[in-house]
Amino acid sequence: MIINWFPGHMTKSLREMEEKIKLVDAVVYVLDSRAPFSCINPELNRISEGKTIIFVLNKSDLVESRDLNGWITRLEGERRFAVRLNSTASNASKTLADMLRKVCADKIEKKRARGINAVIRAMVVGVPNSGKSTLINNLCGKSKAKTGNKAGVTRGQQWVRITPQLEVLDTPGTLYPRLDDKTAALNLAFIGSIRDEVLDMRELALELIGRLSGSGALEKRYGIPETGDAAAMLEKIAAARGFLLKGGETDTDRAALAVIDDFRKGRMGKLILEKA
Ligand SMILES: Nc1nc2c(ncn2[C@@H]2O[C@H](COP(=O)(O)OP(=O)(O)OP(=O)(O)O)[C@@H](O)[C@H]2O)c(=O)[nH]1
Ligand SMILES: [Mg+2]
Repeated sequence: MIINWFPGHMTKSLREMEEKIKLVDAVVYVLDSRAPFSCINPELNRISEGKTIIFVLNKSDLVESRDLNGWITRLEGERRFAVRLNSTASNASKTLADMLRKVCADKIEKKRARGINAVIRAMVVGVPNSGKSTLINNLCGKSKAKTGNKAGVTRGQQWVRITPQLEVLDTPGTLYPRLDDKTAALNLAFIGSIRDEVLDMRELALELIGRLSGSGALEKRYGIPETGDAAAMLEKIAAARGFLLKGGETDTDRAALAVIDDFRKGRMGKLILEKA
């Protein structure tokens, strides 16, 4: 499957982020826990250079917690911190707010010595659909940023005041203009970071079935044996779910959409695509 995944407007988003980076004290880099490596965007790395970065392994509720331990170790380093989060759980991001204050303690202290209350500013970045806006809403306890279950919901940058001492910048999800890494492209498509409109959902479902075959996830969800090729399994899934066309044939297109949706919503159990 050929994925043309870099829409032109992302160049503009990246440029706007480059302009704002000077204003922020830290970067909150949101990764999808199911495919952390594929969410690492060389363009974002370049923009964040020299800044303190807090990696958020978001959607941690969709994977086994133990599978993230290795990622935390791998991501952490000098001025690099990592935290796991479920941004849909109320108050979950308190640890992140505390971490932001901690990594900016120097600035806070310097300002305090001059009798000023420092305002910490952070830029929230990441691939589309990784949960940046949801995380920001979690931080402020209100729905200030628009969120949605698809790629490309946030269209422009938006400053959101969390407290008088903490402001975060929501940014549109950005991908990278690199088409050669097929595994990363597929992972990003599986997790919903590439707009479905540019994807062949049937082919994508076949790829996903191929990846999950042998894991037990398909058998558990649909009660089908994980044997044979992906197309045969898709047929069986359609039959098992009772997805039939008028003539009684199985509706494999509908089954394909169901497979992708089930994976994205975690209905197949806790599945990580990339281990550290
Ligand atoms: N299960 C789970 N779902 C989450 C989590 N965080 C966000 N989501 C869901 O992921 C989807 C995308 O969330 P958004 O906050 O709109 O993602 P975004 O990164 O701002 O997306 P763009 O603006 O398109 O770049 C929504 O359906 C959220 O409810 C999480 O920690 N766990
Ligand atoms: Mg958003």
